[in-house]
Amino acid sequence: MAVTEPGKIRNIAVAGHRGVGKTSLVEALLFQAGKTNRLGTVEQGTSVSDWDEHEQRRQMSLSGSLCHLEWAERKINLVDTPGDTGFQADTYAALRVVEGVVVVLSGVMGVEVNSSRVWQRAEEQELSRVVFVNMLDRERADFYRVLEAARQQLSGRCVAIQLPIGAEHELTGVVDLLHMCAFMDPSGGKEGGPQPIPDELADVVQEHREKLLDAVVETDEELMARYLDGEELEPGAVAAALKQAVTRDELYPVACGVASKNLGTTALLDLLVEGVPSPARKGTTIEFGDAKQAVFVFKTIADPFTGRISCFRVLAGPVSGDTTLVDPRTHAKERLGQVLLLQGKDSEPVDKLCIGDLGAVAKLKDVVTGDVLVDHEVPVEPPHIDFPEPVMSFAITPQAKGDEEKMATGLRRLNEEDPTLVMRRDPQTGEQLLSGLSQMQVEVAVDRLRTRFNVEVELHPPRVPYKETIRKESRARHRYKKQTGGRGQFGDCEIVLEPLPAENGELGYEFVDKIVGGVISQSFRPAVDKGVREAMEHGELAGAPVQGVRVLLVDGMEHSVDSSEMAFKIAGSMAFKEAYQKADPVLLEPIMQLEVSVPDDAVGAVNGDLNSRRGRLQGMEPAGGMTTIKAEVPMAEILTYSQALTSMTGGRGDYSMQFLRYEEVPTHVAQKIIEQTKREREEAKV
Ligand SMILES: Nc1nc2c(ncn2[C@@H]2O[C@H](COP(=O)(O)OP(=O)(O)OP(=O)(O)O)[C@@H](O)[C@H]2O)c(=O)[nH]1
Ligand SMILES: [Mg+2]
Repeated sequence: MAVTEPGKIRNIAVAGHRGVGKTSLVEALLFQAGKTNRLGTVEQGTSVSDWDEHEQRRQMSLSGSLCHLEWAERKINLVDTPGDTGFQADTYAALRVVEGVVVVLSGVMGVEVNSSRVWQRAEEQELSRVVFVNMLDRERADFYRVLEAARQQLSGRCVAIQLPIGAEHELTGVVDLLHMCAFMDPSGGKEGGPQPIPDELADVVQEHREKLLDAVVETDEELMARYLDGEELEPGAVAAALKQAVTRDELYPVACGVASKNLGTTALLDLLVEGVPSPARKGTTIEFGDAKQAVFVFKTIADPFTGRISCFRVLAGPVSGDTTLVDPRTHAKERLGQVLLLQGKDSEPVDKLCIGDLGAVAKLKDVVTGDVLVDHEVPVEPPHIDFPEPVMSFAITPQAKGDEEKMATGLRRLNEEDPTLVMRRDPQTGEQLLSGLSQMQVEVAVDRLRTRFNVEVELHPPRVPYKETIRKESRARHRYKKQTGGRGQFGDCEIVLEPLPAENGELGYEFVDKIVGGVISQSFRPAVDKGVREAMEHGELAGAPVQGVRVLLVDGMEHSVDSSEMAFKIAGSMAFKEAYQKADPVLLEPIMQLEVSVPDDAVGAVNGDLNSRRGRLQGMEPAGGMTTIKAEVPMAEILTYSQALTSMTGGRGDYSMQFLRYEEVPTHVAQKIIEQTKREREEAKV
């Protein structure tokens, strides 16, 4: 459908915790709206939105997928987002281009971590929200329990707009409380038309219909007056007031169904059309100045065959294929080329897209996710998408020598698709590091390097960036002397080491020239400094860089013929090594600030485990069945935390961390690291 008015569009992200049935729901909505001829499934890898081979193999969404359908003369754009914590970049980006979010909850598990997180994001961006309680056919599913959980944990303004008929494997349909009708379980076929509500449900339907009306009229004075007068309110008037309330974030309707059987899709589609605002009503907060045409790129697909595909939202338009826009970030002109509508992996060309619509173009030159393109240079501030910071790193090496460049190119392309997947070189260890939000995200990147970019790589746990420092003052003198034929070498210096206190948490280095009477000429003194610095690059304890040291050059001697810069450098380096051993050197390790979010019943196990990882508990905050634990933990102990947390919490735990400061490694631990280094050095010598 070619839409020409933003009022006829609904942009909706489908979001929520991992595996609650978002992709299945999008599949069912497309099927019910007649966009597909059969209901695909995630298990068989036949869904429209999980089209990538890695998604199909792992049976989970790994990136956002753009789909569209028509319902009641409206175009609904759906963005199916991944629920796994490792793949939240696309989820957060999608939330920047929609007016509404369908937050999907499992009828069994209720409100899970990532659903709360998405809810919070949506709240920050004032997005309208509809809750869909899915999987009501499963054992131990309970709509009313989940409704209550949503009211407790998401918002007290959640109100049921649909009810299930029956429960678990005896679930037979859903009731639409707005239109007062029922839809029966189509068992994977097309959902039939509205049916009368079964008599036996009269009481519970009455109760929840009243709750719904109470909630809606409370937001609309005129309706309230009519309601109090005892007037029967027609669905149209209630729907209009509901939409206003949803638009203003005053109400969150709770729908329900079974995505895998296509139950509940008619009522949900009606609700999305009637209850969720269009771009004309709610609009975007993204800046585009006085541009007549503007688009915001919210997603990039790095396809090795068709090239780069950029998905965008039209901010000002219409926008058609022959348009040339400019990217204020690079000042480069970008010709759009054919404008496309995406349906999962398929695309269809369209003439133009109106304001508020979502589409894509291929082969833009230098555009990255997050850019705004405009018809003339206007100073726009691209919207900041607050992507989560990477929490874990792996050292990554190509299996075949010589594949370094191929690996780097592939990783750069993957980073275009997913900005939370970051490649960098560890300045301390020299290792190439790949960082991300979860181990799975990094593993998927490795799979993609193989299948898309033809390069096999290996992951290794990264080395901990230890440091070394000294605890007390010491002094040493070294004379470097060689006089065997020809020109000799002579350098002699005496230095004093002092601990240098950290400044703003940073350990530094200072070299102080205390030479009096010119016992070493001015020109040789910097060579001593150089020698010391070189020696400090690899401390004697564990080969880690030495920091937090002040070096005073106090005395020395030179030879009128044999002295050279080289000789003083060596003397400085040797003097440092001697003094260092006497200065009570210690090993330092990075301490991380960790935040773990776990179900209440796992708190004991997780705390015990953190304890065994030398963690220090800072605090606990329980909230609605989940507890957030804050702790300081040495990085070395937490390199492979994700597997442990998954097994302790049955996959329901989640964590994030950031660097805090360096601290001395406890003696018994340091001893092991020092011995290990010694062994490695000896092996390297052999
Ligand atoms: N019994 C039952 N199973 C469902 C229902 N909806 C989805 N499933 C199944 O649940 C599993 C996960 O469904 P998905 O649609 O992939 O869930 P998702 O939320 O998209 O998952 P991620 O994208 O990985 O977060 C699949 O095996 C589905 O077939 C439902 O309503 N009832
Ligand atoms: Mg999915």
